[in-house]
Amino acid sequence: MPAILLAISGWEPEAWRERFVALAKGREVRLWPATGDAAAIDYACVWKQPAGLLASLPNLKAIFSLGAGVDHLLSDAALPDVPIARIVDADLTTRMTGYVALHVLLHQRKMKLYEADRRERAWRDHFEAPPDQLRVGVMGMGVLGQAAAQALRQLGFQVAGFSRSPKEIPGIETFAGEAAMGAFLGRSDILVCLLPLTAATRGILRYDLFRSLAQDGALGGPVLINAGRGGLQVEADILRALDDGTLIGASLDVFLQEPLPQASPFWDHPKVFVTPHNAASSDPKALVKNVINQIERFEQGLALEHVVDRRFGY
Ligand code: NDP
Ligand code: OXD
Repeated sequence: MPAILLAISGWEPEAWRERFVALAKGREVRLWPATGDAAAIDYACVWKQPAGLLASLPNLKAIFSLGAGVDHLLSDAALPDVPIARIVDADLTTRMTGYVALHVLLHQRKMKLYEADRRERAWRDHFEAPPDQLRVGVMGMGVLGQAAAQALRQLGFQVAGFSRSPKEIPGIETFAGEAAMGAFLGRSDILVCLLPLTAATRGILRYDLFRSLAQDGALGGPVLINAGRGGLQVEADILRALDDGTLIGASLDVFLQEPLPQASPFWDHPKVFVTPHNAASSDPKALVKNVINQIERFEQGLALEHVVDRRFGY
């Protein structure tokens, strides 16, 4: 019987196993480390699998990332030469759109100030700039970035997007490639980062980038929102920029070290919203069906969807 191997670390694997068993009719579902006979495994569905595991499966036909990002998977130096597909699903996209809209609004509506006032029982109106006076820049205009950009546009913000390759999106100003980055940053009051972590993007959120953001915006200074990956950001530079006013606020969902260490200054930084890498959590109830559909397509001889291009690392 063709078997599916689930190799999951950092998330609770049992709910995934149960959902796969319920939906993967006619297939055996194995949960790493109980790999069993490696030769019987056709498909591997992974989140932060141990390095070398996939290379030890001689008849593997395809690999599925259980999240949208694949940096956790591609960091394995010994990957077999089979297609790797990632998750693109309305459930994940809706979650991320909600996170981005929420955090853009938290900064626009000055919620840090109202929380501080609440602690003092102070009834004060800080009168915020309306969305149409604020320029949001979405860095990474893929599946998640484009959905978030459209939602922000619906909320009335001036929205621009930055990507590797050029795009035309009605109502959204677009910038592509390194040469256009300065112009994109210079018109952004709120920077939303939804880039993948690749060799080209690692450490991109650093002090000189923050200095390039718009300094004349209606918020009084630029804001960073990062829900891409912790490896995109230089954390000492974010702290420096917050402390010297280069940034006036930040929302960070992802960190270089996760869980965020107890000693991290981000936990109680007055200008920072911290969330535990759950901007768009992968929900097995919604996503296992997506992977099973992909396997069925593949077995019918159809091409897999959302296949990773290893040249670019996403
Ligand atoms: P996509 O692959 O659909 O989009 C990636 C976007 O980034 C594309 O627009 C791509 O450009 C752009 N990009 C890649 N490299 C560069 C570069 N060097 N310079 C400029 N632009 C670049 O990914 P998704 O939208 O599905 O997901 C994005 C990321 O979000 C994931 O990789 C993951 O890290 C993160 N994520 C975080 C979650 C969380 O809970 N915090 C949940 C889910 C995902 P182009 O369009 O030209 O290819
Ligand atoms: C993802 C994530 O990449 O949850 O899907 O970070």
